[in-house]
This record gives sequence, structure tokens and C-alpha cells, in this order.
Amino acid sequence: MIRRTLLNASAVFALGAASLGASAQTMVLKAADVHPAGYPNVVAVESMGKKLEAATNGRLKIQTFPGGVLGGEKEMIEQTQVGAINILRTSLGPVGTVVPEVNVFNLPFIFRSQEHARAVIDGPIGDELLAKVSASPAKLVAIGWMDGGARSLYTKKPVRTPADLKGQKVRMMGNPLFVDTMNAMGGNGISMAYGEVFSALQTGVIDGAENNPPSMFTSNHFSTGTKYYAQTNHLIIPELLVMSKVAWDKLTPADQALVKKLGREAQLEQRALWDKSVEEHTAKLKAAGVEFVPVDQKLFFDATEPVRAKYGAKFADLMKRIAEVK
Ligand code: GTR
Repeated sequence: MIRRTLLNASAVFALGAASLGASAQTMVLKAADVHPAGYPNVVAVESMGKKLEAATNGRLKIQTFPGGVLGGEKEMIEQTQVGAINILRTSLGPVGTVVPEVNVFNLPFIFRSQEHARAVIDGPIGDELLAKVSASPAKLVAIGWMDGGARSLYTKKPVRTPADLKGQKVRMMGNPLFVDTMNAMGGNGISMAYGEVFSALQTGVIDGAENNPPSMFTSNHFSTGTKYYAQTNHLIIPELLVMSKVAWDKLTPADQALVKKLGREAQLEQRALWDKSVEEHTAKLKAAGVEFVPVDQKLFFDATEPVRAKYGAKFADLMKRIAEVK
């Protein structure tokens, strides 16, 4: 009799566990970023961790690994795919090599301005792209966007026109699309991990790079003699907050919903911090002697038309919808 009760009880438990999927377990989620502590993206994920810990009574926690200690973005994406990293904040740039559908946001001058990019990622197109990342075979679950500002060129010699880039080796993020972009802009694009750029600038392996003011400052790239910042704004690339599918599948549906909600809140917190960070780091760069050179962006827009034609052909409808967003 007793035996039968026990058997029944375990059958009921097995049924319950199967229908609930993952059980609510205790986990410390490893979160990685190439940026150092204090950078808006890192701060936003830290605060997401505090909220997650509070909401689950300490059952779920986030441990942050900033400053690229777990590798460059390419390696970190791979580690997230296999579950060695649980949460990753990355530029969409290198994600385009594993989820080609996101490359539409990686096209030069796809967005007219940061405001335009925000309107797009906050609307249905932004949601569609997040869903595409999660539905792809890349084993990444997209939990939110972050702002990446506008990327402009920094070089040792001033650049005002595409002709000024002739013969200059400029570091680009790891995605062939970006090397093509730099080549079309008049320079020689060199793909390299973010963490290697400082010494490459110092030793003259490259003549310049491109990024937003907070990255140019916090990476110390400005201190290598690259004192001309040509305001091309050629790439406005949203950043992505993703979770490893391996970790995601261990969460209960309720925990998944909580992570998604907090991911969205992290996006909004980062945005507020981002605007302040751009202002602060632009001022710091200027104080350090960096000259902000205004350029005719139309010249660079026209020069990069072949890149939009080559990589954008399959996104024609989407590009039209992006352009129509006010
Ligand atoms: C930054 C971006 C990073 C990284 C870096 C780079 O603006 O936030 O995720 O992509 O640029 O140039 O590699």
C-alpha cells in the first residue's frame, strides 16, 4: 500500500516536472562585455543583476565580466553560443556573421541619425530583428537592444573627404561588410578585435579606427596620436543584449519572462546613461586635444552606395520600411 502511494507520488512528480519544463533552480549567470566597469552598458547589466537577485530572493544572480576579460566579441559570441557565457552585451556588428539577417542594421548610413535608429529599434522592426536572432540556429536569445551611438573615423592625419583616406589602414569590426565599407570610403579596412586596436595604433600597424566618443576615450585610443575625429557618422549600429540558449532553456517560463522584462529595463537605463556618456566623453576628448572635424557626410554616403547595393539587395523591403520610419 505504502509502496503504491510512493509510486503514485513519483509519477505525479514526474508528470508535473515534464509539464513545467525546467525547474526553478539557483543560477549565477555570467555576463560579459568588452567595455570597462562604469561604461553605460556594463552599469545597466549590473543593475539588471541586482533587480534579478531581488526579484528571485537570490536564486538568480548576474556576475559581470567587463573589460573584455573573457575575450573579444567574436570569441565571446562563440562562448555564449556554447553556454560558457550566459549573458552578452555585444555590438550587432560581429553578430551579423552568425545571424546574417541582422546585417541590415550593419549597413553604412542605414539610419539617418541616432534618433532614427531609436525609433526603428523601439518599433516593430526592432522587435522583428530580436525575434530573428532568437529564432536563428545561432543559439542566442535576444533580450533587448542598447544604444551604440554613431561611429566616426579617428586618424592621425585629418580626413575631410574619401580621397583623404587613400592609403590609410583603418581598423574595422570583424564582419566583411565593414571592411568593404572602409574600402568604399577610400581607405584600407583591416578587421581586428577591439582589444588589439590600442597597440596596433601605437605601433603604426594601423593608421586609424572608427568608433563613438565613449569607446574612443575609454579604450585610450585617443592617446596614440589619433587626434582627428572626422564626423562621418557612417555606422549607427544598435547593440544587442543576448542570453545563451543553453542557459535560457534552464530557466522556467516565469524566469524567462522576468529576464526579458529586466532586459527591456536595462535597455532604457543604458539609453539614459548613454546620452550623458557621449556628452561627457566628447568633452573629455576635446580637452585631451582631439579635434572634431566636420565633414560633408554626403560624400561618404555616396561612396558607400556599392556596399548598400551588395549587402542590402536581400533586405530591399526592410530598408524601405526603415527609411519610412519617422
Ligand atoms: C563599441 C561597441 C563594442 C565593440 C566596439 C568595437 O562601440 O560598443 O561592442 O563592438 O565598439 O569597435 O569593437
